[in-house]
Amino acid sequence: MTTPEPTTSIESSNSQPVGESVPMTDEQKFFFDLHGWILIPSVLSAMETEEMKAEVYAGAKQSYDGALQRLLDHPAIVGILSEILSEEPFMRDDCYSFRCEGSFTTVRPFGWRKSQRGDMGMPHVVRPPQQANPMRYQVAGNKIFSGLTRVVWELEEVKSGQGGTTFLSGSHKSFFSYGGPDPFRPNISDSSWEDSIRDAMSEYSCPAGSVVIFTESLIHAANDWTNPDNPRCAVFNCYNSIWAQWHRLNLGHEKIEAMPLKRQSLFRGTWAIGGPSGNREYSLENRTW
Ligand SMILES: O=C(O)CCC(=O)C(=O)O
Ligand SMILES: [Fe+2]
Repeated sequence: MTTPEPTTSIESSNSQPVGESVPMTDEQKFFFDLHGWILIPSVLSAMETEEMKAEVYAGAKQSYDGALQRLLDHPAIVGILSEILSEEPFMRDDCYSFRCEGSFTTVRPFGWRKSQRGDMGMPHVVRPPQQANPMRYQVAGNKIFSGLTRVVWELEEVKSGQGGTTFLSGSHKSFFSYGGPDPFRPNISDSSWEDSIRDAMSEYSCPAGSVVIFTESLIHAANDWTNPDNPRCAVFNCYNSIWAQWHRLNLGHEKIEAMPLKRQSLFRGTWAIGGPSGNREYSLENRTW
């Protein structure tokens, strides 16, 4: 077992301390490894949730501004991301041991259809996990490496079967193809057992202010929002190892340089020579492209 990220008090963008980072528990590790995803209910207080939700409803497209910025390195996820995306020698006080790849928000009113998405709600992954690639989920030496990893903040209640993200639990460790014609295709389209795969997908219910963490090597899908009581209002943040990059970063230098120093390190360049004391600080010359 590795040592979690040292507990530190993190200053928020508006200088309010946001608290101590929480280590990943053995139970969370067990279920994250077994299923490929975990849900942590009621992480945000009602006041925080209201504040952040108001920003999303007011048009925030990403979590880089305002109160939403605090989600990027919220103490409830820092310990977990350190555990599943890095190694103990890289866990330091002065920088994060993982990178942020991007952020987007979504508001889905009652009646929102998955056909409004480019992928039409097709169950998909970053790369098919039965192939070797730098984004894939691995476990070696009693250590999880989750590859490209998504953190979803649900700012409204989600009811099972009414439109939350769904997961084919365990598929991040599948060694066989999804039944489609192309083993490199990162989704299950044209699989003759598409219906059985969809039927086997897991759902979750959670109160507003909960967080879901999943490896993008897990088959997952967007779904029609059929909950008449509230829209889906969620923030999707993406993370990776400090050594690997999937997305181009769509975030200007001026926004990053206004962040607290440790938070800035989430956006430093993707290179590793020099080991744990090498690449630690974000700058205009050392940023993710
Ligand atoms: O919109 C959704 O529920 C799924 C989002 C998704 O595919 C992802 O976060 O990678
Ligand atoms: Fe996805």
